[in-house]
Amino acid sequence: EKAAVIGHPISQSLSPLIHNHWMEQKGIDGCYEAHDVPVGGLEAFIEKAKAAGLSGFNVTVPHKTDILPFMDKVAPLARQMGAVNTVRIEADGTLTGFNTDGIGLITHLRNTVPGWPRDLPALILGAGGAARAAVLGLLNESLPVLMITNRTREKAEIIAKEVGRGRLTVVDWEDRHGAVAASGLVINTTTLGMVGQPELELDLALATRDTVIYDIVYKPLETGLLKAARQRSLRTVDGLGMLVHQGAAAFKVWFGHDVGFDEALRKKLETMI
Ligand code: SKM
Repeated sequence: EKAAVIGHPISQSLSPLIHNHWMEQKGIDGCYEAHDVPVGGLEAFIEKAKAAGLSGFNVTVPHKTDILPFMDKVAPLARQMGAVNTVRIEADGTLTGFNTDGIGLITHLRNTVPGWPRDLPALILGAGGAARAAVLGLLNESLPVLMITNRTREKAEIIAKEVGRGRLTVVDWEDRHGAVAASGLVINTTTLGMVGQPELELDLALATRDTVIYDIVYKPLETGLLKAARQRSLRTVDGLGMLVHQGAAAFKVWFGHDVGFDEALRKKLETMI
């Protein structure tokens, strides 16, 4: 059995470690490799993948949208996202595109904070692909109201219009601190706080005691935002689990096995971050 991840760059990807861990665990004889595929290289890669008998592959930056026209079928969630992160290759060469990022985000949230306050709105920071995944994931969880805020307001408005189902309110970036006060869940989907990037500035002083602070950044594992939340005794969720659980959903698509985020995997990953 074979699978892969494609992106550009790709050397930073933790997916090979994650999937090879599960293959070993499930006694699957095979391997999962990272391939650096530059822009314009998708068609050639797909031909190679079919010829090599891959069960499928993950897709990361910058190909998640560009891969869409190559799909024979696209699952509804990936269609709504406008992005594919998991491709299944059937025996006859048919390609189906899925998106497991939203499922990954929600699964990790559920596992980490089972009792998160669902009656309060969730506040999403950012308006890229991960913000879309968060919005769709949370709407599928029947959350009553969502708010989104982004440095460029127009990008947030596009998300509200395209996938918000009338339940997503756009908040000005300058008003984000006040929005925290009304939220039961705050998710950072921007790259702010990541190694080499500026910190995300978010005042948590008005957060309610039960508010959950979720940062999808996993490098570092404890971002400035999560540290500030921990100091205020708020519950926190780091970004590593989202990566693992989107991978688990992909693994299920290709190989039919249920896998999870076990301690051994966390230890292996932590040494790589
Ligand atoms: O959606 C995932 C993708 O499946 C794999 C990945 C990675 O290997 O870094 C990151 C995310 O884009």
